Amino acid sequence: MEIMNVGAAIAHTIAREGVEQVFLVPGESLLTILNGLYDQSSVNVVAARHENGASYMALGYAIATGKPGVCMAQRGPGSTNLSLGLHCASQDSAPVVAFVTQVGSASMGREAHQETDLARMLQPHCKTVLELMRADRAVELTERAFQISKEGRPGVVAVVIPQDLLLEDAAFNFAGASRPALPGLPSEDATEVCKLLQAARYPALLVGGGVGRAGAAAEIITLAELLGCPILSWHRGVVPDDHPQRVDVAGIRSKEHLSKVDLFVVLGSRLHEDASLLYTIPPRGTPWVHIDMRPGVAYAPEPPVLSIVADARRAAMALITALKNKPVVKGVLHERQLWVKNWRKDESADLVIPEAHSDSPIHPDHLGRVLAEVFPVDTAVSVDVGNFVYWVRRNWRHRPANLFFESAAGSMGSGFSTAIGVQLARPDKLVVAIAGDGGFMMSLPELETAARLRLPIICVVFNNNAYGTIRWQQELHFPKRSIATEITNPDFAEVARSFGAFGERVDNLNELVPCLKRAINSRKLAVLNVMTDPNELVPGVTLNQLRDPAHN
Ligand SMILES: Cc1ncc(C[n+]2csc(CCOP(=O)(O)OP(=O)(O)O)c2C)c(N)n1
Ligand SMILES: [Mg+2]
Repeated sequence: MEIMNVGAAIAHTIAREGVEQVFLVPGESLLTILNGLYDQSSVNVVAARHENGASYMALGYAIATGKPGVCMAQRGPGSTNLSLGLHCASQDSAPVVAFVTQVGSASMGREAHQETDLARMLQPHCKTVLELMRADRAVELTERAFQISKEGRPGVVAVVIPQDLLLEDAAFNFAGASRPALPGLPSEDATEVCKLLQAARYPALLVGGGVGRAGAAAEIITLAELLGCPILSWHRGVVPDDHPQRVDVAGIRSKEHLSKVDLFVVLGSRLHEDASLLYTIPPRGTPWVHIDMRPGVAYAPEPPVLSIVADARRAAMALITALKNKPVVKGVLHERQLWVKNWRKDESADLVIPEAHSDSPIHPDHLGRVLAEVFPVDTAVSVDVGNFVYWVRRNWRHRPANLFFESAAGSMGSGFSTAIGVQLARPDKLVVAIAGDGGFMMSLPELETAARLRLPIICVVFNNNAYGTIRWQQELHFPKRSIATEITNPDFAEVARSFGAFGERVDNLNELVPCLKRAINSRKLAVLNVMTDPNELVPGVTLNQLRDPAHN
């Protein structure tokens, strides 16, 4: 038993959990935790410039390490700001523990200064919200918060701490970090799945982020090779995109090939709205098996024939063992391989777009291609949200080792701040943040954080002076009635330089490669403000064509 105040006890628990970075904007009510963290030499405290930056950083740290990301905020205003990254972490199944302070118990319920119902406000973003009621239970509660964030499908836990309790002394026992259980596939379940796989003519594996989290790419590939079947994946980099059996989202949209599938084995995916093409996959009438850490949360037109709680890697290993003695007959294997080959061929045919003519403003496809050429393949990439992402996705070489992050919640402003968490967790990696002008502006305050911490993140801004995505949608649904989508920007390069970072504006394609190289060689935080063509909305669609179909 050790006697200390609650703030020190929470700091101690965070250190014992093995968390090396804590992200916050300080507040009066956080003083005892900060004071406790002062003594924890293994924990670095990062002062963010906005709480939503802090919560995105915790998300970045979590996805880069697999450990819980920790963020903190002061009462109502701080917690309200923090909630954005918590929403994103929840949708990304990332383990994040948020410590938020509440007004003292003497004032509670009286609409005191900065008081709001934090539990109700944060609950939708959290697996659970834990509220501290007694000082002597602070460690128990904090350890449970970490445990819940990691177990099963990882997610967010908020710990609400009344300010007066933080000052109280109590005697604490520290149990230390728990390890999350990784359930395997029991052999009777593996046999049952095997039987279904053997009875199917055209089985398909549909894999999601759970496969990436479990580090199961190699096992999934072996399984698919044994079966000769396609690996359908919405997520990029879960398996390498050049693997001959991987079918991308464009392929998943192909009704012709998809309708052939007579058994789906869904691994590590909750079949979210996009991945399931609006909850239409697996289609009605096609049996499917769901193997996931939390299979109950997947929605499809029909329920699965089997629903099994298991870690994707361990499940794939069990299926490989079960299938090894029962190889698929050569003729069937060949037939399936041919099917997958044609599927992939049709998928890449979909992606061809006309060659770009102009060097200034820069065609966004050119920019996407140059980024993929210049940055090494193991670069960690954190992309923001906007139409520019189409050009990045189609050019980038996605590999499991890359760490290609895209917010599942599609939250603008997430890209750069998440990259800060990634870079702090992985100082060895080249980290690149890619954003549109709209999204980058939302994360601008954290330029100071990254500059202060001397993080050599390279930010590439696709600057089309527009909320391009919405501009596109506007033109589709309300032609020639553009409103609230055309914006102006500061020169982001100049802004970066004013923070002491490297910054250059790029107007012409031929300046791009030398400029990227100068940015990499500067080994500093760098911002490249690249002026892209606002006419290019998404691959194959231009503004001019939409406004006047005769235009080309
Ligand atoms: C926080 C947030 N606000 C609003 C939106 C809606 N939204 C999606 S994309 C987009 C425009 C993005 O503009 P920009 O970052 O410049 O990228 P572009 O589409 O121009 O490539 C908006 C407003 C969102 N996804 N997230
Ligand atoms: Mg834009």
